[in-house]
Amino acid sequence: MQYLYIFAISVLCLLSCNRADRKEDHFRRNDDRPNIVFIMTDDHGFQALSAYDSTLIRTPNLDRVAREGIRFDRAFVSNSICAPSRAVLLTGKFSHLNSVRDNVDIFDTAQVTFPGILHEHGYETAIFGKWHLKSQPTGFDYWKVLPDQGQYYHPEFLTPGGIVKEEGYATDIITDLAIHYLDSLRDKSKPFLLMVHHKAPHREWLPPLEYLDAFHNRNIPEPPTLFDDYRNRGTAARSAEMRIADHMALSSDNKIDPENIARKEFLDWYQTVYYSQYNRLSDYEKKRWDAVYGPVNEEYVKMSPEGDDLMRWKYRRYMEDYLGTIRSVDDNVGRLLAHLDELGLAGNTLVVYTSDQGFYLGEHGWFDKRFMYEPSFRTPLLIRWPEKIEGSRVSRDLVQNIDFAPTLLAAAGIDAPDEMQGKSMLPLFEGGHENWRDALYYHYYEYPSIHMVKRHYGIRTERYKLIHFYYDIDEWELYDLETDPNEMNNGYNLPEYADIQQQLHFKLDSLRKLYRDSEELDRIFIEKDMRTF
Ligand code: SGN
Ligand code: CA
Repeated sequence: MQYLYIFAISVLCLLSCNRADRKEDHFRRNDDRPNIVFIMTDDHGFQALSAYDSTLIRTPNLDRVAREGIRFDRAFVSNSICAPSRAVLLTGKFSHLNSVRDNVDIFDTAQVTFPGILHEHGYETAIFGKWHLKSQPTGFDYWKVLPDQGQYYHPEFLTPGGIVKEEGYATDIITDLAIHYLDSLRDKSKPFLLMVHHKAPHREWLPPLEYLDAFHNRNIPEPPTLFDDYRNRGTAARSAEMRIADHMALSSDNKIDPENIARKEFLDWYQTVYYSQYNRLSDYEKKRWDAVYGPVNEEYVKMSPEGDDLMRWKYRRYMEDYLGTIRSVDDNVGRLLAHLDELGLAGNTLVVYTSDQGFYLGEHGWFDKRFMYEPSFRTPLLIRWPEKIEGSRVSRDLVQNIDFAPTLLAAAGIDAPDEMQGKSMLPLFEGGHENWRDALYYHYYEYPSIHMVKRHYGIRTERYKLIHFYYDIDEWELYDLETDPNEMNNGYNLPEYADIQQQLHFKLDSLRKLYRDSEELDRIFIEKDMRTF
């Protein structure tokens, strides 16, 4: 009996060892699963990406991804703020189920993530750049991430071995780390997932020194809603604190030396930030900064703009810096694509370019994000996979960041676990639309907090949007995106939308149920947040 037992164990062991060997061989010899390069920026509005809109800037390298792949014109996030978007990306689950509803929450690493699953299935996994989830990255063979928001100039990085400071500009360095991974760290017998997460173009919009003045003296068109007065909207739009004229800091945001600001700024904090940014530069770099921003300061002092002039002046300053950071993103994406070409990897590498959410570039007079209105709800999404996707495709399907995890797993031939709430976009790559969705769900929570955007949830169909603002108000908004693409007129309770309103309510209730969100959860989270804030 004992011998039989030992014999059975040996056979089992042999079989499983054989399986492991075969798996290894399979990787070495002939693994046709794609590599994945996932590039994500922080706050890149589609308005500043010329594959979508060339009014503000030309981005030839990002456009290349679109030209050689597919451009999603209706890509959205599910909670338009940084850490929550990253948690959605990793888990494929909405914020109410993935432990991160706002930038305060800590990511629960016990959850199933798509990098973790890819890793279990023989992928090598690496992430470089912004992380923002507070707990340490798990499921990665290599990681080197910015602490919290990170710095643009000479940034520090968290690594498994502690904090390391790098010389240079964040977007260049993060790309260098990705290229170094491809050249020297990678196990060439395995397919890889390489996540390249830039800090740019996040506030305070610090361009690399060579592009500090790249957008100065250019005609920068103003959006038609720059001077929005929030008429025909609800309380939430009026009470948000993200107006360029009133809430953008002259010092850290617009680069006016605090010495030149006559009226004390609303928060001295921003002046401290201004000095801490400037003081990261070497003496040589400070000379370049002074040469560019010196004349800007002189102009400001001479003009002393007020009212509408101040709004116009600050908007232009904002765009000059924001676009400078985007130009560097575009260069660096070009550098990474060229490297994939050189290594002969381009054909079977799925490249994603996206942002953690959109951003207001002056629409409604705003900067920042958070609202379910189009400029911050939408996000750029370009995907290239030459062996599987024909070039120059455009999709108008409603896709959302909950779909990333299931899509990338599907590309690797892996079924997403049931708990993931998104859908694989793979069929859309080939133009299939069957059984796709007709509405998207959204829920934002970080209130009261910086920018004071009230809590809200809602749905968007192809044509309409229904939003409920709650917590310290109880207001509904309804927009007809066909007749009112800039969302300037709340149609809620207008007789002409009565039927649509009813249908949208019905749809919202069914999506809340489907995704397991509820009023009860809203109440639990409010109580929890009141203890934390
Ligand atoms: C910082 C910014 C805010 C921004 C949040 C969240 N202020 O607090 O304007 O909304 O980050 O951004 S700053 O003066 O410190 O830059 S997020 O992308 O991380 O969600
Ligand atoms: Ca962001």
